[in-house]
Amino acid sequence: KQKETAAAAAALESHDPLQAHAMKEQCILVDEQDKAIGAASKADCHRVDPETNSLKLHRAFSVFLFNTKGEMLIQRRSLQKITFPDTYTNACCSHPLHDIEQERLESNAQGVRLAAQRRLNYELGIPTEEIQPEDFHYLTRIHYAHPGDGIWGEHEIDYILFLKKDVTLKPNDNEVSEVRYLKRAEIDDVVSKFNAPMTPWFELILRHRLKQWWDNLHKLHKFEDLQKIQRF
Ligand code: DMA
Ligand code: MN
Repeated sequence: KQKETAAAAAALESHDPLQAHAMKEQCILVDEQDKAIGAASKADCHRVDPETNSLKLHRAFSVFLFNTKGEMLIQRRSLQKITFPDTYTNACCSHPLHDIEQERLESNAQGVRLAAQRRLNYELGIPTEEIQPEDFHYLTRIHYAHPGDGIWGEHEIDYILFLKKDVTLKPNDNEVSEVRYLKRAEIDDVVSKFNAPMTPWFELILRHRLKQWWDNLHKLHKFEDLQKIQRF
């Protein structure tokens, strides 16, 4: 136990200062019904407990971004990321923060929408005025856990947000090492040729839902499920 806890502490110290600093952000703790029950630091939410091998459940979001040609943006996470470095994933993922009062708003997923706007700007450099909170199509929530590298992992209720818009990109290289748009027809081929792993949540969503949603970008409302939390 001591060994793993020490490993997590050492990992933080040896990490990129910006990424280590971000571990102080306060995430929103939730129960399995997504009821907010408190706050904990990003470090405390993502550190695998060596005794139980589990992680604290918290609220998150995943943005899937499509241009008006129907191509989907993917990113490669930077080497500096503490959780899941150097992996391919959807356009943007992060957490609504407990210390930003508006990001705790739950009606119509308002807090999550604001957090997504903030992170699309920070990670991908999309100007804030290009995306309004109401532009996101909120589809459903997914509960999943993954132990990551055994030291840092994930355990989230993940709000799935689709965004269809042509945007200006200026990726932040502390967050993202590569971005590209994929065509629907080439997804399987491209994924099979990735020279880095995919994040577990992207892999899960790709396997269970993404293609169906992607094939129905013009009638996403038919696929909305805002009541039930999906558990794969
Ligand atoms: C966390 O994403 C959220 C999900 C859905 C995995 P992240 O690790 O990219 O968060 P951040 O960008 O805030 O480090
Ligand atoms: Mn998380």
